[in-house]
Amino acid sequence: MEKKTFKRTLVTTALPYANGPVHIGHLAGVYVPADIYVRYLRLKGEDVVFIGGSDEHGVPITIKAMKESVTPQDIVDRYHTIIKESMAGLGISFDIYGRTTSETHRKTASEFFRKLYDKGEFIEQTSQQFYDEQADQWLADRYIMGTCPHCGNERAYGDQCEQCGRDLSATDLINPHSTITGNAPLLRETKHWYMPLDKWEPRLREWILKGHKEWKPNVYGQCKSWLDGGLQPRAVTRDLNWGIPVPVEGADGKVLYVWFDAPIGYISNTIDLLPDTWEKYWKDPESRIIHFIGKDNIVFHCLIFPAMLMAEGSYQLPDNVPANEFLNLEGDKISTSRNWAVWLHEYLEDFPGKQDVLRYVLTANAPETKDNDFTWRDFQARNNNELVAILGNFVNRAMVLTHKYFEGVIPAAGEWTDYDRQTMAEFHDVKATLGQNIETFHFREALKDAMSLARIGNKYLADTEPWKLAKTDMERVKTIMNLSLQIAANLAIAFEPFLPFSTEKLRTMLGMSEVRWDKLGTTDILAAGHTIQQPVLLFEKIPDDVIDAQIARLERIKQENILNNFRPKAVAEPCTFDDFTKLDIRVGTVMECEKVKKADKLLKFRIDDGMGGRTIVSGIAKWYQPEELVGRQVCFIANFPPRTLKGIESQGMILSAEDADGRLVVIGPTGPVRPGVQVG
Ligand code: B3M
Ligand code: ZN
Repeated sequence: MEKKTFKRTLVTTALPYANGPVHIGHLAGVYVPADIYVRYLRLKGEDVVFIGGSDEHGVPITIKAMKESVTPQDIVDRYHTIIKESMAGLGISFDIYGRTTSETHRKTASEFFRKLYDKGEFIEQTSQQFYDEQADQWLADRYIMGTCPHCGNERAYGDQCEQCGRDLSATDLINPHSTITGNAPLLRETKHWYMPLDKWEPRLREWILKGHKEWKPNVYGQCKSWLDGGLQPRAVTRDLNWGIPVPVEGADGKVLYVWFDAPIGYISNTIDLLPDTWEKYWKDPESRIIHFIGKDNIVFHCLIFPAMLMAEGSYQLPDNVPANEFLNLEGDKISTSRNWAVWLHEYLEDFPGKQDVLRYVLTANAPETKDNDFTWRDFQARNNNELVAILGNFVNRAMVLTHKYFEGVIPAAGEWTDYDRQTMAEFHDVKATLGQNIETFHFREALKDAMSLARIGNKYLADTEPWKLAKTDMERVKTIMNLSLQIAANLAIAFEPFLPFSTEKLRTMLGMSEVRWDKLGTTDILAAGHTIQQPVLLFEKIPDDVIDAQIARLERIKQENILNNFRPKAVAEPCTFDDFTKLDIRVGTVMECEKVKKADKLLKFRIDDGMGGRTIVSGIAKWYQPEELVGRQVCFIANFPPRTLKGIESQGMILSAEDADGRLVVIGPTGPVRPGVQVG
């Protein structure tokens, strides 16, 4: 198939819900790759607009507001600001970062709905929905909790059980109750408008399955499986008091479904950015639209929104939807509710000036074809072994040597050797694959290409050894340093989409006035005779203690989550008093306590039991230092038959409680008693 050419490109990124800050998962999946792509197109001089914004409607926002006793508007104002500022802080170079509570958006989404309504594109259906009479409010699925019919979790939501991960509908729950009042909800009849997706199925099939075989396999595959499963009508309105009112008579108390209005946010934000020319980006066949999203948004961007656009009739469909898989954190799924995330605004505070390190690591580990993992050790290693040792090191050496031999003045190159020519030829080949990889959304590979340019630079200096030649052949050194600095200038171009902060520093140091993609691979970027600045380090090593602190923070969160989620075990089968009295539980005083050699779990106790003393071995060494137990009184079972552990005869068992996180706490009387007394 002939490659289509386009006059202009509209790039959008999923609008994050303004009910929390953004984390590294959002960044790796959506914002960093989109930003790389856009920066690359800009370097090529293409006409591109980059649209972002917050998604400020939907039930999770109203729930958060209810929990905090504030209004939904308060919530979205707070998080919109945090998100917008932190994205800018990381250099995500949106042309606009808008919001779906804007007046332009309300008007655009409203008119869009009304146009479809007037064209007869919706079907009206009534269905049974839960209603809370006391609160006088319809209950979205998230407002209902009950017992999961699959796993018995008593705190499952009406749309999903977080324990077994199954999708639910509220009517599946056993003993459903409203999270607002706690009452059992009533089922009531309500009317809604539906998009008949089944009607658009043949066109969607044709458009994606025949027309877009070049889409990423994960995206194409998910679309195919939805289409093969058959599309059903989908409600595009909700009974809710937060959102854009349904612009139709008789729709009081109803709003547009958040997934109906949110993608229209891409359009309204373009209108706010370009009030006079926005239409050509959306409607001219010579424009292309690209949506960067995460995999959970594929159905909305590839099937539902396109069906809406088809029904409206005047818009282009997206040219590509390069959705990514998910990024995990230290082996576990990122979760906002469990605070299992690295939050962008916190990163920017903890690592000032290190925006590019995060951009680099997230791109190197981008979950392009499968879920991937972020670990702090990998973050450190990539910084220290790649950014510092390869890229930073080359640039620094080239600049330091130029200062040493030529007082910072770029020397003119003499005649090139075969080796010089070979080096630049390698450079040239990489340029082609680097561009190709970005254009086809293979950002990890593209970053590797850019890094291999830095490796070529390092190898060139190592092989030509200008520090040795300086004694004998200064003419040759001039050529080597000229070429090395040209390579550094090339790196300032090649890395600009990935590492915009560092390349800006580099450009300033080298005195580059402009940066253009077509200059990549050339050797006349820097003019001889021009003086470069003193080098400053582009990257610095990140020491262990900084990384240890981040890991310790995650450990703390893990512990808190375990403790917060603790539910007592079900009470055991009934037993009688006689059963109980079979156990002879006594109080004893710890006289001696020491670690058992070659057994890191065990402590050996000498207990005063009032009957001449006994030895007990207990597996609590992880939780206590032996000396802190000496003198304490503990409860122990006195009538277990002795058993031998690591060669020591243990005459009983010390009682302890196991906390939710597995920590053992020894049990004893709360006041002093005589050793040997019975517990009962
Ligand atoms: N807010 C969902 C999400 O953050 C949603 C994206 C809207 S894109 C139009 O996963
Ligand atoms: Zn369940």
